[in-house]
Amino acid sequence: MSKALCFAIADLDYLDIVKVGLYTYSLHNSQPIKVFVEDGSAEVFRKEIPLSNVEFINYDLNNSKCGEFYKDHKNLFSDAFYFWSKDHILNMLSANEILDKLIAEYKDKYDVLIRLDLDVLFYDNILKTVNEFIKSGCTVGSIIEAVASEIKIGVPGVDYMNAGSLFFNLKNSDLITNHTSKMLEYIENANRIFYFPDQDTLNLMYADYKKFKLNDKGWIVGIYSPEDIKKLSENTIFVHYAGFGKPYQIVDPSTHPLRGTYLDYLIAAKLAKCSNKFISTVSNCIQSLQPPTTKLAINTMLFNLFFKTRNKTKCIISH
Ligand SMILES: [Mn+2]
Repeated sequence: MSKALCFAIADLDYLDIVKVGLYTYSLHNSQPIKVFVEDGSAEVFRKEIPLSNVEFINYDLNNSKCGEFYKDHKNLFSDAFYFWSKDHILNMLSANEILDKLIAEYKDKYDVLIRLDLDVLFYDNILKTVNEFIKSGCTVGSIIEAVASEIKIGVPGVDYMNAGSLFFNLKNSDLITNHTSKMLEYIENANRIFYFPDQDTLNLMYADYKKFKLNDKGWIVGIYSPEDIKKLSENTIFVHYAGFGKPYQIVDPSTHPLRGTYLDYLIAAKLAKCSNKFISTVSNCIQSLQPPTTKLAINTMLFNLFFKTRNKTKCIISH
């Protein structure tokens, strides 16, 4: 059996979302997940989400290589990322920094490293996909989004790997181990805008690689619009509510077209196999989801406006 290590990034603004992602992860997965907390609130997370296979680690962004770069290169970001808060840009950059540290530390101990967004619902154990990934011989695995070219995000001519779910084969010799320095070099010299600096540069780094497509058999489903819910199948391991239109993250969540599906998760057959105590914990945590803070709501509005004027499409995307 392959050994996989998962990691994710969080801060307190997203506590409710993270809670749902991690509770449903633990419901179906016993392997460890490391969650890097970027605003120093790991202790709060530990108290709010007491799960035995989840480890919360404070990660000091400002004193990192990306923090230094960001301090010295603010001019590269100010106009390009007007819809992101400044904190969010730094958070995005740090994702590759954490990735490099984990590769260095765990490449002998694990076979696969998995980066996960936590705006997800887990339906099954992720190891099912991991074994297929290893068999494929690919170095990286991701959801490859066709929707990205429709709405003109990502780097033209390069497969769009959504950073919300990325698999890295730690045993493949062509695995990149210095994502951070490559990313910073691209950003500094590109003379173009990277809307998602971590994943856009990652897509360039792995442009020539053969990729394992996680959405090929419906293993991992990216939800960009209500129609995408039809892609859920028996094979589905988790769904990723990509973009700002999350069932739990709009001003009035009850109006979201996927709200019902989201709550129906509670009575899904797979959930019924679990203990009542666990079901009620997940249930309470989903039922108590709060609308977003004003800050998030404003970011969402700006973001929607940006893509509407840019592409005349209703599709909104982010990771
Ligand atoms: Mn996401």
